[in-house]
Amino acid sequence: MSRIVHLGPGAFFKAHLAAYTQEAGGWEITGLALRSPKARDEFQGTYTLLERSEAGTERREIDVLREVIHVPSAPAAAMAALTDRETKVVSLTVTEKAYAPGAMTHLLWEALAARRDAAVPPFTCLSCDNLPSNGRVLRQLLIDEAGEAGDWVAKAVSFPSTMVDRITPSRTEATVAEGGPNAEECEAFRQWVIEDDFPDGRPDWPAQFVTDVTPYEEMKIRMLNGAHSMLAYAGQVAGLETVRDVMNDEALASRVAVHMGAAVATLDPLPGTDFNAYARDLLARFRNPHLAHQTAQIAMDGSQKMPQRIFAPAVTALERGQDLAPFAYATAAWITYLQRTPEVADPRAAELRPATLEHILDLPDLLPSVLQSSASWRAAVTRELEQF
Ligand code: CS2
Repeated sequence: MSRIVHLGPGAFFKAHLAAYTQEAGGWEITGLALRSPKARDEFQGTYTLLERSEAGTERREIDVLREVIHVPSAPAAAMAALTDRETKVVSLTVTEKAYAPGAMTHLLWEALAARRDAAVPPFTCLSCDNLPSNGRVLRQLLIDEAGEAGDWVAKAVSFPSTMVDRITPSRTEATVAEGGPNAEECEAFRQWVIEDDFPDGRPDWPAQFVTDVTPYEEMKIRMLNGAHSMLAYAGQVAGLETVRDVMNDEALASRVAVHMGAAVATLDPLPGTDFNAYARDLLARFRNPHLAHQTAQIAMDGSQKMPQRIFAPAVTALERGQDLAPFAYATAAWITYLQRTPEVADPRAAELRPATLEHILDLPDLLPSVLQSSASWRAAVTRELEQF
């Protein structure tokens, strides 16, 4: 049977790619856990996905995930799965911070090189993380990792970009009580936009196939994820534990709507997509009373999320002479969160201290230089900090 090997077989993968693959039929998945053995330890063959909407909870039994290998404890088994001829797609949900040279890029390049040497066609690399042009980012990392063989990677391997969407809170006691120890829960809504570039085949996923995913990614990252980060920091500072709690706070809920409007203004039109309707749907999804999506979960790894979610649209707003205040507010909320949170979960946590405005705005590889040198941006963030 044709196989997908998936790096990062956590909750989001179980609610999204695995559910789509289950529906497509005809393919199986091997999960590779790169760091924590948790996904291997809790693997039981099948799991229940609880899809929650206003109308109630739908249960789906998922059995396409056939095995989970913990790479550090079983590197040979991981390599065997990656180099097997039936493995035609290698997909990833490894979070933003893994897109740097390291364990992930070594493993993929080692497997691609072994396949090349054995005359096995390369697998398609499918990034499913919330980064703009995620396929192109991964492609460049693999070209760099391959060194002298970079040209071969560029020519022989395909890296379609994707936009993935499904709100997936971390498992709670309620998830376990209803669905069992390895269940996951998510919203009923889901979306997947994929560049259709799979030379060795792919499942017949019920997704949307396009030639360029960039405008969909920009819409989603700036509108959904940008508003998410803003409300997570503002919510954390206000002592609000979940997204729905924030949405029940009238003042904050209207800030969320304002943020989405500001994000829309930075987007180029996308034929067939009504951004205002998308914003209305997002607000309803955030209000979902049946999901307890923790603001602390979204607040994690801010240094890896703020650039594409908040700073990139702020640059567009600056260039277009639009209002900077919503992006400055989100930045001020982040800075205030950093100042008031004793243990910040972020790979750059140490560097983010002291979380003063000057220190944060001047850190290398965080804010784009146009913002760093913009007096109006600094003034806007300073003004918004007074809100807290
Ligand atoms: C969230 C995302 O945790 C976060 O940073 O913004 O995980 C979000 O829930 C998903 O991208 C929704 O598709």
